[in-house]
Amino acid sequence: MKLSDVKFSRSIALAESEAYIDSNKEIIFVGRSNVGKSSIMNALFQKKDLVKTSSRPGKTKTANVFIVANKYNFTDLPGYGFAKLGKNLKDALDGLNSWYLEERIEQLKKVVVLIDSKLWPQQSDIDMYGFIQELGLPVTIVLSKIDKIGKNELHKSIAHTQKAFFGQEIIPVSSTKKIGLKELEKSIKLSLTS
Ligand SMILES: Nc1nc2c(ncn2[C@@H]2O[C@H](COP(=O)(O)OP(=O)(O)OP(=O)(O)O)[C@@H](O)[C@H]2O)c(=O)[nH]1
Ligand SMILES: [Mg+2]
Repeated sequence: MKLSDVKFSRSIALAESEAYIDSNKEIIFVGRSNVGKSSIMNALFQKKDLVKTSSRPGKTKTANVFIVANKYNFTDLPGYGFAKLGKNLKDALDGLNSWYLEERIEQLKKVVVLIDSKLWPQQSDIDMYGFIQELGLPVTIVLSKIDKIGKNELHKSIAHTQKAFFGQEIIPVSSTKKIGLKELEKSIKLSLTS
């Protein structure tokens, strides 16, 4: 299976929140706004801008589903916990995250949780992780944007993240410098085929 064999499938807004029904196995990307979810998907797909990215937090406002090899869903969720969006929009987007996870629980083979390597896990990450744990979903933690920090800072960030998400796989990644992508791809494929 090649992750570059990918097409846009659909967008789902909370207002529409009509469950779509398909039995495709699914990988989902979650994390705070601006952490690099859409960028990492482009990097995995080897596409420049199939998944829309922005330097302004809050770019992704719908659940955007992409289909790989005509049979696996890869879904980009809006960033959670971004207070500056205003309370109503923030609550709606946080709601879309939890609604979508519950809706697709049977198909979800992995939740990729992105944590900014520079910011470390925040309360909103811990809350989201608790929710994912309650649903019993398999998790991989990605430390994102590691090109922005030095080696020492990265070691500290990894140690802190290991503490916060005890026992989980942690993969340090840079989408811009293409570090850690092969490892993430391997982990994703293992979840889809096992
Ligand atoms: N230096 C660096 N910048 C990155 C990396 N990944 C993403 N960015 C930048 O971070 C910003 C946000 O990236 P996005 O991929 O749009 O983040 P997102 O998590 O999808 O954000 P929302 O859709 O708002 O939730 C953009 O300006 C990206 O260019 C990385 O690995 N290294
Ligand atoms: Mg995005």
